Amino acid sequence: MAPYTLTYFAIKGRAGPLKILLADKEQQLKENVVTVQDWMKGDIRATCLFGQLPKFEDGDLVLYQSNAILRHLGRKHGAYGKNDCEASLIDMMNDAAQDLRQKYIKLIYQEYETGKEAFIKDLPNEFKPFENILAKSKTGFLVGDQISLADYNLFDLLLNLKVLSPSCLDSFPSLKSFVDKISARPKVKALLECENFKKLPINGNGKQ
Ligand code: 0HH
Repeated sequence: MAPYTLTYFAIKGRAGPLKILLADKEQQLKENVVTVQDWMKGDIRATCLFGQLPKFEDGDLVLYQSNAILRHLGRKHGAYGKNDCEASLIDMMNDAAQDLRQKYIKLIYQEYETGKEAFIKDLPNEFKPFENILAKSKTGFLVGDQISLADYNLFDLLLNLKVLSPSCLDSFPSLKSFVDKISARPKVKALLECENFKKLPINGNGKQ
């Protein structure tokens, strides 16, 4: 039996980072895909603690909130730093990546037509802190010498942003090599090349 079960829509969306982490850590995942039609009936929503997906089950433990799930998996699979200080730095990096993800999600779902150009124009300002952090990193990871949940989160987001604006990383050599390095990890590469993953839309409204 697969140890983990993810219930989510047929999109990459908020599940992208945790799927990449699980693939990289060679963990099996059972997926329950919820269609919009089923969701609209309301029964599934009524069972969700905060009325939203993703839902994640690890045995008897039921988790909602994508970043709580990511942290849970980081803790269990050695992607949450080597000590408390590293874990706190990883939290900080993950929150920063999450801030940018929220802006991306707002663009996609609320202001794609009116805001896309300005969003892309502002991306260098968003990228600069991450570029500086990675330029100083000896290992190419955001924190410490091993990959962390924050790396998976930022990596997934950068893949999405490259779809939105293919040249967005051109002036950011450290971010570009970060993406190249994580993309080349054998299990991550296999996931990114797997048809089932590739065919998933990034977002639920057809915009990307
Ligand atoms: N803070 C929560 C987390 O990080 C936010 C969860 C959330 O926004 O987990 N969930 C959304 C789905 S992700 C949700 O449950 C955004 C994609 C929306 C598109 C859904 C349609 C997909 C069609 C293939 N939204 C449903 C709702 O709120 O009723």
